[in-house]
Amino acid sequence: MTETQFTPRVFSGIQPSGNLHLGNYLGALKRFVDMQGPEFQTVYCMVDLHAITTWQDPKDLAHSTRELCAGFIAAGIDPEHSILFNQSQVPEHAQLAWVFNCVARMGWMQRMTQWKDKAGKNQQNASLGLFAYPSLMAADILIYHATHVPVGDDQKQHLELTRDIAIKFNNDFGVDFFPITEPVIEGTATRVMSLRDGSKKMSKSDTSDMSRINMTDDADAIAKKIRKAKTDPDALPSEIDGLEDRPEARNLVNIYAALNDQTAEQVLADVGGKQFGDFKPMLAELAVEKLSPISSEMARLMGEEAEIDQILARGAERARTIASPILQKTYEIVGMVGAGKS
Ligand code: AQP
Repeated sequence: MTETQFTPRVFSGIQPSGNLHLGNYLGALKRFVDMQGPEFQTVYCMVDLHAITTWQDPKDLAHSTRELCAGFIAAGIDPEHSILFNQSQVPEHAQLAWVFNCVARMGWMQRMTQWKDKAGKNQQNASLGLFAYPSLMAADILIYHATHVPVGDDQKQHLELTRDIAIKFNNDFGVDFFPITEPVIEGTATRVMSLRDGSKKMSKSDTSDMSRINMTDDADAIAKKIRKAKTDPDALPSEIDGLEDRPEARNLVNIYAALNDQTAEQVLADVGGKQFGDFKPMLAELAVEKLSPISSEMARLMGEEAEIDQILARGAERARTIASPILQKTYEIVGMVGAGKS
């Protein structure tokens, strides 16, 4: 079986581990929306099993999962068209992950940058789940035989590992069962950086709320965070080369470009020569214009908790119709007695 024989299918997910932020939106969610259409079947997931690889208060986890679902829908994911659900309602993810835990090698996991960054110097105290995270991520993707995975730049290494797991499984068992998935890391905002430090990515877990724009921030908060964003004293250049060694300036230009569906070159052609005192209000105005409708729709949907739960349950049912036969076939390939009978 070759790659082209698989149904064109997109899978991606976001962790409900805190506030959905502008990096998640521009690097992932906005791309998910762009990929909805006749070309692909689209499967999108709130990866709650990933979230608990670091401590989550149970009440916060449930709230964040629903809020994330509201964020997906408010940003333009249509739950009638796309399959939208939370990971724990589809047990096949965790079941396939166990098989992959037995395919992946310790050395592969130890090389993962996210593991090194998140466990830091305290590896002995980190959860086993955090270490095995990439194996669960490979299962998330391959349980749907997904051919395309839109993600931000930070997930590139995990997608390479997903390909390695698929290749090793296929080789070990002499099959062409799992597709070799294509990462889709495109656009001007594949790595949105912290507003306080242009060398760090914008992240849910940054202790400073001023480092990120949350999708639930109101217009005043967005404007304040952009006004206070770290910059340098120089005017903006007219050419992209002029952003070299200016990480904070580059970040704000890229954010503007991504929000306005432009390239960074097009933005600089318009704003080159401007001081940040002039550019920041333009960026704040654009960010409020683009993000406010999403945050107000999120707030409205959060008032409809039962509806959100229903959407997630229905999405999980649809997801299982794809995942279950793929798990059963995997078990059969591996040699599990009883596989394929349920
Ligand atoms: N700063 C970013 N720029 C572009 N894309 C980003 N993504 C995350 N941060 C940025 C993309 O968002 C998707 C979902 O990410 P996730 O929540 O599953 O995990 P993460 O990458 O670990 O996100 P955070 O916010 O950085 O969480 P913490 O603080 O817990 O580590 C992915 O496609 C990711 O690339």
